[in-house]
Amino acid sequence: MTTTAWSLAGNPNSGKTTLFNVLTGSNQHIGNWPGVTIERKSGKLKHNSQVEIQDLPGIYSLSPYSSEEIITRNYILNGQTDRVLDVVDATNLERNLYLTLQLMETGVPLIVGLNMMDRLKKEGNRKINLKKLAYILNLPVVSISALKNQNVDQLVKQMQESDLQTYTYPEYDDRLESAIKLISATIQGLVPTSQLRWYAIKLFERDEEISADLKLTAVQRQEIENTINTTEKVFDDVSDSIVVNTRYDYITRIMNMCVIDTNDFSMSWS
Ligand code: GDP
Ligand code: K
Ligand code: MG
Repeated sequence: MTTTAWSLAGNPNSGKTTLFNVLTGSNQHIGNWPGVTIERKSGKLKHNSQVEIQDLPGIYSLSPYSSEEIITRNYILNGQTDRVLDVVDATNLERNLYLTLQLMETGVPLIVGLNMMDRLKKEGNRKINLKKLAYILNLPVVSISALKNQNVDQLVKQMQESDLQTYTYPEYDDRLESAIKLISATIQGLVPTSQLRWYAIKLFERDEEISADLKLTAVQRQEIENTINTTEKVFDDVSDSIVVNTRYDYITRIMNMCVIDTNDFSMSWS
């Protein structure tokens, strides 16, 4: 049997390390990430040493501004992990989904572990429709409490069952989608197919590091710049802000469809 490399990614304090400890028990190795004093924990799944697990640094975004973001981004894009378990804090769903969308954009196979369900229930003011959330994201979503070790066995089952099938990406605004399509056509063959969308979006955001990495020709750069310019005129906005706003629009739609604020009901009754 071959080993499968999983990583835990998510916002700071979403419960990654707590979950990591539950998943691995004492099968842990603790060190540092190369060149930085950020703790690195890796281990093997309890009762199944074929599954390796890496606890990644907590981040809000995959933009390369902090060491944590760079480590996580490179780790995923360099193919050092087969799959990612996105640890999402259910009590901060809206904020956490921003990273989820970016993880999806990288094309890495993904499962969502919706954590802190005990706290969500205790707070009692919000309900998340898990089926709808999984349907809209087109991803497996398993609700858990890492702290109380609730439903983690179900998550482990899902991790071992899930195959490496690719999923559909979140579809953004048509006008942005056309730009992504055009840029993808320009860079086709230069990057792994599963990462084409990620690179196209980064180039649309004018990510300098990425365009240097890809060693684009002057003609390719010009083609891409033309696409960006046209799209910026259409949106009357700058490209990186177009992407951020589009992701937030998408999250707003998800929240509207999947989350009920029960406070709204009690307020309207009182
Ligand atoms: P990380 O930054 O993502 O590694 O998060 P940690 O695992 O360090 O957890 C952050 C805090 O959340 C700690 O105080 C944990 O005890 C707590 N925590 C983690 N998972 C849960 C959970 O499922 N429910 C509750 N109520 N607290 C949790
Ligand atoms: K922490
Ligand atoms: Mg941690």
